[in-house]
Amino acid sequence: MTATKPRPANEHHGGGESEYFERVRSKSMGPLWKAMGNLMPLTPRPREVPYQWKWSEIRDLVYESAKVVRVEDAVRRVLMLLNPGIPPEQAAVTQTLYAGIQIILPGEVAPAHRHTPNALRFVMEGEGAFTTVEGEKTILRKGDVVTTPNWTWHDHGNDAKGPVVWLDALDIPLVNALSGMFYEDYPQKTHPVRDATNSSQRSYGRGLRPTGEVRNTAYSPILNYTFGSAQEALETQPSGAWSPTDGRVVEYLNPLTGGPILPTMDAFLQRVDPGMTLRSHRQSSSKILMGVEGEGTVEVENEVFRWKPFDVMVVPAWAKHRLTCVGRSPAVLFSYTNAPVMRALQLYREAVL
Ligand code: 1HN
Repeated sequence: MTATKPRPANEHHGGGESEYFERVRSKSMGPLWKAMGNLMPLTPRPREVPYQWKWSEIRDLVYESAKVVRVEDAVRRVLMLLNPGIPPEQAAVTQTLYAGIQIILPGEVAPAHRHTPNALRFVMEGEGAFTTVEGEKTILRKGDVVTTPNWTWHDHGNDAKGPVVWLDALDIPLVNALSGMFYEDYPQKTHPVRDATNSSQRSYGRGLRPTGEVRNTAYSPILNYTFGSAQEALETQPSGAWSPTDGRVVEYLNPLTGGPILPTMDAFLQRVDPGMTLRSHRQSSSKILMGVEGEGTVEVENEVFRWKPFDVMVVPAWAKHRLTCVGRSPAVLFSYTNAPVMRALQLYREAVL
């Protein structure tokens, strides 16, 4: 008797391995054993790459956009910051986050609409534009952080003498990945102002709250976090509160929960003082940093980005990064991340190196 010869693993019904994979693929199936390593790397492999946009380059192109398109046609006149590691049609600065630079000229109105992505903006240049969100108006000044949360009506205008420019931060790629995108135009150019200017800052922003008003929104009730209040909180912070990886930091908080300003994004103002040496770390959240005052560096993996005010830097998920201050003045940065989503899904991790 001759023993039965085992059939070679790559011979299925005589067709060979690649012929088998072709038949599998033609039926919309795939072999997991070929995909495992890519599906489950040991640590995150985000598509976004470390990157920097220089304000000196952004600024000219953003001002030029005001000659290229009218705001009525543009709806929002914005140059998006597109991460070179991600296809441009995804409008992504990281896999989950969006960043853009918006300009509004005197006399212009950016028409009212609402959408499911959450937004916050950081005012970079100019003074005296206004934003109305769900009937509350606020005047925008340099350094203010203003929210336009999920499904809130919002329009912008500019009664001032010069252009006003700001950074828009949204969770558009995340919302698209979840197929949660809804959008609606308001029937008029603007929606009606209902509340006193900056009323939410006065009602909720001073350690008090109106007890008769029941809020069950996942986002902060405060519309405008002024630069002055954030700066003051940074400056008066006791040295014992400094973070070994981030220096002095304040978070823009939802005062009703003590949690992040928006359910999908948190935001911070931070300060690295001259001579302060910070440690490198990795976070599973992805982060966008914008220089505000002073000068410094953001070291990301093997790259060193030297920044000046309003340069924008990307720290990809799980990338090793470290901040330094350059020069004699403190280095102040604004940042936002997707950490609230990562925490909610038990995906947030940090390693201090
Ligand atoms: C939007 O509504 C604004 O309200 C900014 O200023 C950027 C990007 C995509 C979709 C809507 C704004 C936006 C946006």
